[in-house]
Amino acid sequence: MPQSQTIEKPLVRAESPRANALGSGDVSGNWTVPQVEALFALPFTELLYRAQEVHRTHFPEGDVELATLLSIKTGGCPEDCGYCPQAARYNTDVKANKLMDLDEVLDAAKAAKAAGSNRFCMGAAWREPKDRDIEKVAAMIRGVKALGLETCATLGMLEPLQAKALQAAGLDFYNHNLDTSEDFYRSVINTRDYQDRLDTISHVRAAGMSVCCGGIVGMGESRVQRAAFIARLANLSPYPESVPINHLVPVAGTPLADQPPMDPLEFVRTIAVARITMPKARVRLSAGRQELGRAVQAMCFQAGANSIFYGEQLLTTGNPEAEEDLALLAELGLKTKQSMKAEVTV
Ligand code: SAM
Ligand code: DTB
Ligand code: SF4
Repeated sequence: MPQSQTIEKPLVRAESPRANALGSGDVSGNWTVPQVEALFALPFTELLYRAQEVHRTHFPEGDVELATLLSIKTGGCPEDCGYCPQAARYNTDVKANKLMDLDEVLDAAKAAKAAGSNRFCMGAAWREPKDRDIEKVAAMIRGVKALGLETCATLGMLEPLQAKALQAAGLDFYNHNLDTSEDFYRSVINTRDYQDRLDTISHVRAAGMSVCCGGIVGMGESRVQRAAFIARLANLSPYPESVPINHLVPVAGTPLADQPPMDPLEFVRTIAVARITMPKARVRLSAGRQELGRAVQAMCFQAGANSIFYGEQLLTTGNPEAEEDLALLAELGLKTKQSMKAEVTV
């Protein structure tokens, strides 16, 4: 391993005529895999220092966004994603349920708001929604939006008109992940192409919504494949506004159940590299925080993470208790986006 690396790309890159939706001064589309690998290979403290510099430049207020997840339609999914407890073909403890009723969803959104959440993300275990599903989810979006929360949904692949209908209902963000690098993808998923994912993301953009797109690390990919995955996200034009980085939660019954855990410092490096390559994105610590523990999460915030999934349940797996998260943020002296908003209003 080299002692030091020369990164030819400047950290704060030159202003480009191709200003993106995130504002001018950041360009998408120029990261090569070797450049991203060179970031990964920096001495650890140097990488964190650079990530923190980028973070402070673009998020001087340093707040942390809280996003709450709700599984509005659980299990029974026809896809074969090797990490997923909701795929019908794997023998997991997840029971398939039908789409939740509007009232139940709104009750959950009210509770999320009362607990201090900024964003409410509705997830459905579908390959793609049917048009009649879109109508039902649109009613949920309208209701959640009326509560004053940011709205997000993750419902699988979308056609352009479906994306437009969700946008018209008030959907702010659509989550659809690339999940990993293109060359590792087939080791994990075979029922959907990488290009299908890119197409859905472009339909979401064309409909005028913000993109939430990230993936999972710790599935057995190599560092170069992780670098290729981050480069792919950063080279989306524009890059996503939200970047969820999930740490694989190995679930019994799935093909990845016995995957050995990834080195936690490599996870921190991944967060830092995402921060440097996507300077204005909200980089979200997503699945796997229970396994990471407090010290590693603290390093992730130092590396530029500024969003978490908040609430004791992700979709089907556990997440830290809300009180535990608020205590950790308080101990680290990190304000939540919501508390900063409240200070301004007072
Ligand atoms: N069915 C939709 C889809 O696949 O787009 C939406 C829900 S899906 C569960 C959303 C994301 O959750 C996946 O793309 C994956 O990144 C993440 N995920 C699912 N199971 C996971 C696990 N066991 N560990 C970490 N992340 C996971
Ligand atoms: C994302 O990237 N992570 C969230 C959200 N988008 C929908 C989902 C994590 C799911 C973890 C496994 C589960 O709880 O079923
Ligand atoms: Fe289905 Fe989404 Fe799970 Fe894949 S990740 S099996 S598409 S619910």
